[in-house]
Amino acid sequence: NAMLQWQRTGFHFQPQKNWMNDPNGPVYYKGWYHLFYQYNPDGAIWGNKIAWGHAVSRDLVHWRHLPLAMVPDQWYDINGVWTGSATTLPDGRIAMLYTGSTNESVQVQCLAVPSDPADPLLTNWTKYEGNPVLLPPPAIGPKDFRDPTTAWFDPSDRTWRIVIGSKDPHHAGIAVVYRTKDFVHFDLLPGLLHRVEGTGMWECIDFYPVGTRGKGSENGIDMSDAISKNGVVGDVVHVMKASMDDDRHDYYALGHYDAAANAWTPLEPERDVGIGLRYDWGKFYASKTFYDPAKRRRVLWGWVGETDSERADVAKGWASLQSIPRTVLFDTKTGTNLLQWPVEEVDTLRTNSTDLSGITIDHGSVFPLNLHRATQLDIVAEFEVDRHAVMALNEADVGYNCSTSGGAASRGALGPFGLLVLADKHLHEQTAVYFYVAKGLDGGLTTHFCQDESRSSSANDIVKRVVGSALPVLDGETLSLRVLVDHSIVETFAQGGRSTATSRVYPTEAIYANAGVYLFNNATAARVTAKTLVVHEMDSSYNHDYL
Ligand code: DQQ
Repeated sequence: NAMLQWQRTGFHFQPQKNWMNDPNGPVYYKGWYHLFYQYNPDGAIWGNKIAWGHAVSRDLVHWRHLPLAMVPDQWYDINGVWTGSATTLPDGRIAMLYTGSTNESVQVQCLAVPSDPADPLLTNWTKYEGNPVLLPPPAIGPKDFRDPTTAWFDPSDRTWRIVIGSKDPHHAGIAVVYRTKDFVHFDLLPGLLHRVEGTGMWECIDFYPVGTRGKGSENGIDMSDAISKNGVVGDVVHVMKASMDDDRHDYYALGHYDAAANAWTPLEPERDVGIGLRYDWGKFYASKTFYDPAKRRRVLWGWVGETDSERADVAKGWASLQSIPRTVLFDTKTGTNLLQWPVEEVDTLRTNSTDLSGITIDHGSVFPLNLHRATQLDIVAEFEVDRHAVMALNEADVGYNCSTSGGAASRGALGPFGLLVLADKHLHEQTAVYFYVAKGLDGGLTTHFCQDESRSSSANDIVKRVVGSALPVLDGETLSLRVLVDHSIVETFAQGGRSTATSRVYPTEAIYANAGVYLFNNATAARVTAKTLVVHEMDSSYNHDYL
């Protein structure tokens, strides 16, 4: 079936077939980036035989698929080799900790190491003979204890620390810390690294430094370095991320880590984990970062699931993608959020580029872009709203909210305007990526960034939403978008990566040569100029044989 075939991506990571979920143990080893992932070798749906898929790359863009790294073959992981993280020890060895689901479906933590450390591809893995290395502690439910983080070294007592997510009996999400010298014997530290009321089970916790308050860092920071090089952790800003099983979103917060007290505190209590910021407003879950020593950066992977039906996934024989790997930095301009941006290697896939900068679109109009192909794109756009129109308004759309709005079709004074991608020429099918500006009586503007999936497909077995959020725009900034279009995924970075939204879309008409891109301005009161508009066609990453 040509339509189903078309949905496979050109430059996003996906296995050749079957089900994938969380990214696992990303790490850089002897010149190769490794990505492991939750994988069901038996079919296109999640199951109780989850194994670790494995692929390697020189550049995070072109991947070579390798044999399964680990399969459920021991009593302690026979119901699944679940999510885990890699730690690179000072001598270069790797310790992989993962969750095993036992023969009784108890969640235990296990250790695995490369069978042949001389093999840069890390093809074979040996599970530690004394596994499991960690059982759920008495106060924690046997099925609420999973997804160990990368360990970091604490010089004060010369031990390694890891975090594991759980929930307490009051339905608060909790982060539990252990220390170990050898990755075999673990001690539970007293207290909790963090706890947030009402947030339920925390899956796939991630915990890492991003910069110093006020300064940030142009580079990523290795977790152990942040502590040892700075002595006390001091002013370092640490990110805590949890994947909320209750609502299936990845939430993060910025805060301070006090290693001696085994406590992390958010910079702003009203932006705590689970109640404030999300990595991505669309489909993006169970993500994990790693520190890349080769380019001194922190890179984020996220699982992008399907939003079509299980039946459709079985018919096409595969399910899920990984997001484009994203560089993560602290946004020093706002001081309130992270910046996520596609790793720079993504730019090497750009081929034909069309520069359409400077087009002004009147309110209530749509402008088709003349492109050769429009199914694999990297679009860079910057918008300016007519100043006079903004000034002339008293008040507009205070209280606007992407997800409860009518999407790209409902008009306000200063929005929506932006791009329609994967759109057919009748605009029956279209995925809208846009801004919507609201103006308060005090003259203050609030900018919303939204992605509207509601008309992305005429098929009806699909979850279609309007996603997005308000985002900070500083004085003098234009409104910017970077949109990666890749067949069935639209992955957008707004305002330099202050906010992101990822959608899975399943057009039936807007495919192959029938897919197009449009500029649109559905505002009633203002003209908008696309000050920058550059559309790059993207090469596929799988048909290069440079590996
Ligand atoms: N997926 C894994 C678990 C994790 C969940 C199982 C998150 O370890 O908590 O496939 O998607």
